[in-house]
Amino acid sequence: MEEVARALANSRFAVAFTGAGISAESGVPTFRGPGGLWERYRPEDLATPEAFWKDPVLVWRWYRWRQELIYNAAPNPAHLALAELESLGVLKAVITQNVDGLHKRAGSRRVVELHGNIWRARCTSCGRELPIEKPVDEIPPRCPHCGGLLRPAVVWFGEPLPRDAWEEALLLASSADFMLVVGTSGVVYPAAYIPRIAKRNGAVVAVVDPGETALDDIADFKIRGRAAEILPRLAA
Ligand code: BJW
Ligand code: ZN
Repeated sequence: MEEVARALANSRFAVAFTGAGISAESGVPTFRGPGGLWERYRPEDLATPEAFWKDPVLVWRWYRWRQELIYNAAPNPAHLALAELESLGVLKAVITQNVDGLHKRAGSRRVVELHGNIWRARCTSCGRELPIEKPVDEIPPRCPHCGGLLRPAVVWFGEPLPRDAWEEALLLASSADFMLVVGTSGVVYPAAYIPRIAKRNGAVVAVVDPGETALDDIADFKIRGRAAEILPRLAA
């Protein structure tokens, strides 16, 4: 732990790569592992365009459930520690797979959202994107411009990542000399290439997660523990 804190403090361009585990202690469930299920559905069966077109109401009910959890959740000490590290000039950016917006609510300024944001929707007819202020009340929600079916502006399986976010993440990964990987199983691609690219470009990689992850093979340091407990100690 002390060694990681020192390596981080001495880095010139540190970047964080986060997943659902960083929001777990805010009460937002992870996708995989215990507590990761909604009713009897697996995320792999809901986060797809096929699931949406088969049953938009079911998929929107899942998103509304998550919007409600997130709406009532607050950033936890792990999100706050990353914002603090950025304001100290140590951390340059957060690349996140999360759609909950909690990094920005915690005060992080440079946040790259690889999988979109649950507080935006996109019209499946006219393509317009619009913000959602609070959990949707009408299901499925309709486009105020054309009446078309709205979908969450998030990235589902089989869909490409937003080009701008992906390119910024690639740039950050190749600039980083330290990458702090927090709370991700590391199984979803292309997102999981980001820490691998950083490693290949010479970054020191530290993984913070209570469990085993598919990125442990590139970890120079592995801290087994909960993000809200470990990250404030790295920022101290
Ligand atoms: C804690 C903690 C605490 C718990 N503190 N930690 C074979 C090889 C490579 C790729 C593929 C393949 N077969 C299929 C693919 C492609 C597919 C993929 O990767 N599949 C794999 C699962 C096999 N990828 C895609 O389809 C992607 N698109 C694509 O490839 O497009 C190709 C294309 C190109 C050009 C044109 C067209 C197409 C898109 C992937 C989209 C993923 N979307 C989701 C949903 C987003 C919207 C939403 O939120 O609803 O993204 S799925 C879900 O997984 C979500 C997450 O961002 C993502 C990653 O999950 P994450 O964050 O790692 O969470 P968990 O739950 O897995 O892990 C939590 C971790 O936290 C655990 O390690 C815990 O231990 C830990 N933890 N408590 C710290 N307190
Ligand atoms: Zn429309």
